[in-house]
Amino acid sequence: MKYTCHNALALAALAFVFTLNACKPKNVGSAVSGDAAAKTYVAPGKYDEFYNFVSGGFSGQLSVYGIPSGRLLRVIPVFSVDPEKGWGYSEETKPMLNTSHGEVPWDDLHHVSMSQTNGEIDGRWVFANGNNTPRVARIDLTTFRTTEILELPNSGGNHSSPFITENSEYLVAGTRFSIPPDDKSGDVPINTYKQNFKGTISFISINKDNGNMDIAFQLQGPGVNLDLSHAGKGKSHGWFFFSCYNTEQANTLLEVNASRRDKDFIMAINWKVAEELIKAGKGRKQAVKYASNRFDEKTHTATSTIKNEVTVLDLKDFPGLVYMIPCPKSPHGCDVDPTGEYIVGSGKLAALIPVFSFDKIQKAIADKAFEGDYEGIPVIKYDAALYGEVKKPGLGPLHTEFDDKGNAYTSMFVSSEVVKWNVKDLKVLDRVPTYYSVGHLMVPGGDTRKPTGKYLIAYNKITKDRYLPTGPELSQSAQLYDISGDKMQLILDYPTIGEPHYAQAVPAALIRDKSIKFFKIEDNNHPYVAKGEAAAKVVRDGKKVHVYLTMIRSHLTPDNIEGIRVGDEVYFHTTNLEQDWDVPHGFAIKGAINAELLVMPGETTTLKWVPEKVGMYPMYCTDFCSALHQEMSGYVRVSPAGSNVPLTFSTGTNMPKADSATVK
Ligand code: RUQ
Ligand code: CUA
Repeated sequence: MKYTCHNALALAALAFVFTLNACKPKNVGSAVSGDAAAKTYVAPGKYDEFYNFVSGGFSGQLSVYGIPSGRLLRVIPVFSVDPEKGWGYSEETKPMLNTSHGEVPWDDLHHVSMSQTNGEIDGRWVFANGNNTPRVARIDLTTFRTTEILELPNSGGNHSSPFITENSEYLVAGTRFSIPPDDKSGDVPINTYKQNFKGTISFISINKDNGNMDIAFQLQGPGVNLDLSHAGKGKSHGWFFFSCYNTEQANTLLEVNASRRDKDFIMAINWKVAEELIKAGKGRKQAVKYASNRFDEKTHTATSTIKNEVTVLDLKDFPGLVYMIPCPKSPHGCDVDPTGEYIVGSGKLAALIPVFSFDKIQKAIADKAFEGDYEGIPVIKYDAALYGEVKKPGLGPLHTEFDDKGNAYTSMFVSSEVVKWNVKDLKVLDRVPTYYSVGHLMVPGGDTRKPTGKYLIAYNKITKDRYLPTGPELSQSAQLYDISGDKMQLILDYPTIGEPHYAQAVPAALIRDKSIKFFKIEDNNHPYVAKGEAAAKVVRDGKKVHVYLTMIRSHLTPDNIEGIRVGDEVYFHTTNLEQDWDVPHGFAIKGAINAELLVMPGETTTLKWVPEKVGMYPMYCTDFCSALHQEMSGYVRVSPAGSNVPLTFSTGTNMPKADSATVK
């Protein structure tokens, strides 16, 4: 998210736009106190207390940090290619990035949701959204790899996503940009937004055993921008709450035209009712096209399947399914407290934070305390749903997290601060500056039924003077606060990869011991595996050449290959024969318009190479794996197309010819 200062029109039109431009907080400088270093120090060889999964924004990646040290543990490519890991370059991983538009190697990753059991994070999977070409991904926490990507039809900017229910029944994804549904022509005038554009929310089921995702059904409603969401929990389990802006239904200059109404809405959806309607066959089948991509750990290969249908419920047709709650003004974050009773709407342009009561919402529905309808959806009276307002919290409230003591923490983008307030009496208890322009906040477990109360991290959009200058671009940053006492205390700054939006963290113990250390070679069902050096070979099939290549410290088998011709399609199916932890081998060959491969122990991964010139091509292992790593290499001889150099391959037998010492 970026706010700019130079829209003169907006400035002239709307005085409050001034406030959108972040101001520098007071007390800039070191707000860090003496014992901060001790609080974040994790001695060499010791482990961090939490894993923190941080969205990478427009990097399309997810990064994993240790908390409290702020050490970067891993970068996981999700909606991105990653030459370090060969992700998106190997033949096995390319299908992961397939969509109904073809291969899309990038996306904009904003939010993460970890799988939950009984309202607590269970450490099995992390889900993440792709904003641009609407997709959701699942990352398996035994391998720290993306193992599934599901495209979402009828969606135009998957921002309100992904959000999970408390037993991982559904992962939910709402469209930011409303668009004409995929089975209608999108070739309509843009200014027919009101008539032709729809806002769609996808309910994605998650298989309890293997995590596989499928679109269970979609809800189609009025054209608005769905921004963020959270599932109900505890007493409000069965409900979903979505913040909506642009309820003005503007299709141009939203900065002004989507900021006219005093209140937009939080959309409250009873998904148990939706489930029943679907069961009763009330859904309408709609023809669409979307990709479902899954990675199989047995074959170490992804497949992409194009699917053709979704079941849709039109929100306005089913009384009892959905209600609108007025919420000031252009709400962004929509957060539910650990008890499930309080729903916090953070209006970006509001000078207060409304807190709604689930019980009051239920009563308002029973009493029909409506003030009218919005596109056929009943609108509950503001006061009938409101528990109370947090007064004068700061400027530009965006997101709220909770601790284990009944407190809430709200990020203030404009006034660059975190504000702590009590959920019961709505009194502001403390505020601390952020450097600068904070977006999301994260308390480990802070949006679940069981938050912890030790740390809070602010993910900032602007870094300015916090680090050494690195040219025009500075990295975004995270800031770690100790929230165990009454007052929040800043204890660490560290840069992030890409622009962080939401993040989640869990106690390391939940994940650490489940980590897969290597893949068993006997379980490898890759069609081109070579389970030992004796199985290594090179097979020609017309223009295609399959190299079954094995890698073990410290040689490639085969390491001499001749008889390859210009224009051949060469597939190096590289199997790492190691059966030990932390011994990947890499593979690269000169001139391949591709990346390297990084092959885990017991895994088979394929690099495609089309040699275009006659010559001698060295290949080698890219990962320093042993004292003789530099020796882990070989040669491929490429002859002209049509050459009759026979196809040969070997390791250790193709000895120098006696008369080959031609150096004079
Ligand atoms: S958003 S910085 Cu894309 Cu979650 Cu609020
Ligand atoms: Cu294998 Cu270096």
